[in-house]
Amino acid sequence: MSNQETFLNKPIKETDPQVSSIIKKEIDRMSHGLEMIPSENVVSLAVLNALGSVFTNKYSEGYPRKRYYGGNENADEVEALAIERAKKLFGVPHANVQPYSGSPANMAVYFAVCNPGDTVMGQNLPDGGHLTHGWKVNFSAKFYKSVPYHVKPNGCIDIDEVRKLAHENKPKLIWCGATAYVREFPFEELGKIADEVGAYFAADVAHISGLIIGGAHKSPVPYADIITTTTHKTLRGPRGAMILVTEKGLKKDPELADKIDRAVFPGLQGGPHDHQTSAIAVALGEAMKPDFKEYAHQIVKNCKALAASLMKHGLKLVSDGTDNHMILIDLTAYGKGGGIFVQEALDHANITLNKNTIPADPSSPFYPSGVRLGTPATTTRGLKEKEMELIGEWVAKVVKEVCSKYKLPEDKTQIKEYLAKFRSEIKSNSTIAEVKGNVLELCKKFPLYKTLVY
Ligand code: DSN
Repeated sequence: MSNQETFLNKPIKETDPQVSSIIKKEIDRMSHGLEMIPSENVVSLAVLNALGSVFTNKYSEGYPRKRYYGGNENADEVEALAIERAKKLFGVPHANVQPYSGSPANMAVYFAVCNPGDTVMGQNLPDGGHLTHGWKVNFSAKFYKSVPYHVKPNGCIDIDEVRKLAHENKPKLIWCGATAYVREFPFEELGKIADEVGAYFAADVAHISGLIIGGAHKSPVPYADIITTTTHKTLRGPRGAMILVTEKGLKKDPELADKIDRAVFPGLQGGPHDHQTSAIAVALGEAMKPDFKEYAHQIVKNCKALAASLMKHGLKLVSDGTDNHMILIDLTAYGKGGGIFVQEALDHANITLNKNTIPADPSSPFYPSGVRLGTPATTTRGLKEKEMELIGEWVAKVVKEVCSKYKLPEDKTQIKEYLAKFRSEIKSNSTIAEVKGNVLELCKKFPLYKTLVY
């Protein structure tokens, strides 16, 4: 038998029903639930088409028209297209679309502009910053001297502290960007501080790049030297990342673009993932259409409506609201370490969010006292302010139900047993069941993919 009659041309449901059925279950989970993790989204069928394309077969070490292997004319074309679209969308002179994901992209920035042992500054992780911006267990604090900056009690970056630390420590690189920050980033002020001390200024806009492109958040382009972003959050593309170099960056260091390219390949990576690059090109093409602007603004409108509803129903939010796609609920009114109860209870109600530290969290990153939620995915699905009002009410109901009944034991040795009891009890909790019923009804009105075949 030829390959044509064997595995090569058969659909997954015939060749691997086991994996096919797991994928079907995941489509089902997404379709019947509200995805509210703010770093997630729902990509188009076109993005999935490109991601599942034959480009996954190809090796193309190097850059367009400078490859180490043959047969790269189409890989060149698609990567050049992704680069052109990225440059145009952000208004920058240079883009590298090859980083496998956000952490490798950030690693490439260190590799390009720092030497091991250099001082770097970034937002402290428990204050909402990212692992790769200098958190103690990450390469960024093991290979470099990390000086973290913090947020003020109102949740905003403490610019006075940043300036003081920068002048005292003379960092080589200052990061701006976060995984849990609900206010506009002070790009201009941070850019000035970096200039004052002669540091490179890198803005990691992974969470908000879609908002920036859509005009719903200020752009760092005039102030930053380097910009990194993942492509799968508000940008609504495949998992992946990009590194952009600005005019300001090139003025500061005319070799910066080359340094970045060399850091990605051959410095840190081998062959780029061309299937991912082709899907990034599709997502960037989608982001160039006028309705993406509408989408970006709707994400923020929805998030503000959700925040207002949560507060109306008695919950405390970090910074008392939001400017972007994300909300942090502060659960300390109920004691410390409540995030795990809320995350797991809402999982049972088909609402997915994540436990998260809040600034000055009295508990630990593993059992934090907050939860993080947001609106990129539900906005893609078509939900608007009216639905957000309802979701806020449902989330508040579940928070009150579980946080008033369950408290994380002070004695760590009791946590495992306590959680087992909690997990068994929430399965039959009537409040959670009622909210799940509401969620299922809402999801029916906003269907997801219609034509995925597995
Ligand atoms: N894991 C991402 C997030 O959820 O924000 C950050 O890398």
